[in-house]
Amino acid sequence: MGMKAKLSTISANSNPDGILAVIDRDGGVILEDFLAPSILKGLNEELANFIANCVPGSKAKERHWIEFHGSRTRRFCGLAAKSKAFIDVLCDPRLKAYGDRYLSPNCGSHILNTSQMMVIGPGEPAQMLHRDKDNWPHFPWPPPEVTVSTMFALNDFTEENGATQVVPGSHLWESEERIAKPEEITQAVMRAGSVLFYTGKMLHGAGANRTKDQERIGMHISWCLGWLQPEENSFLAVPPEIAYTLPARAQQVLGYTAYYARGFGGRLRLVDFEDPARTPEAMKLAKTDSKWSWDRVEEARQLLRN
Ligand SMILES: O=C(O)CCC(=O)C(=O)O
Ligand SMILES: [Fe+2]
Repeated sequence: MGMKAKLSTISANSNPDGILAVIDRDGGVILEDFLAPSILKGLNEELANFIANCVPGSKAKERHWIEFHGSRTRRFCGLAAKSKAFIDVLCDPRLKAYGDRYLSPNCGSHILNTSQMMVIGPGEPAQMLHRDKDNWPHFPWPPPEVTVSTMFALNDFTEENGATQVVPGSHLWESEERIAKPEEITQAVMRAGSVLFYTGKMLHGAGANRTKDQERIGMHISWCLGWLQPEENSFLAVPPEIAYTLPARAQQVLGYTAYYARGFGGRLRLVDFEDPARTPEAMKLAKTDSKWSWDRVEEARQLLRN
């Protein structure tokens, strides 16, 4: 009673079953030092220009979304076409294991929901609390797990600069409508390179940035059931000319391979009844014998520009 909410912070090297047990209990967990320093550096370097060129505020017309996005926050998507280091994160087997654990009870394989930079600027108020599963509001509460999320700290997340607000335990609440009491809300304070894992049922939202001059640099990646329509249209964000030069796992989560339900459950995302990755066009782009390299992505981007 009267206890301040608390989110666990554990080492990214903790026993995987232990990590999952904490998420089951609280709805989320902070994994410290998840990103190798070289990857963190790569993300920050490769995304810096995109951040600088992104105008803060919403591109939406609807009041709800303008408010949700905030007026001092820079947001953009499609990170797989923008950063080589991001591809390493996208293909990280630890993230696959996380998605598998929560989503495979209800699908043959999961898929990328969206990848987003969320760079909160000074003076931005806290975002409304919400659940990421609300993209698909059609299941009665409690819904099955349809999506799992991550928020990577690309710089230090502090109470002052807008560390994500979370409500531990809210994934198990009896009522979806219940409003979080102030003492039930805490923040995902973590140092750069750490990550917050949280399932689609956990209440959360961006924290307020009360600093005068510090941006909070967050990178969100989420996955959803492989048969569900993702939030982001990866086919437009990452065109085939780029996608088919990427590693197999990246192609799969971006939706560039067929979805196989288990057993005789059928297949989705086909081209002429077949796996799109097996079409002559895709095979030509993939040049499957050569190893993946970012140079080929740059080459593909060049071709698309011309
Ligand atoms: O920026 C954050 O910390 C969280 C933002 C968020 O949850 C969202 O935009 O869906
Ligand atoms: Fe969210």
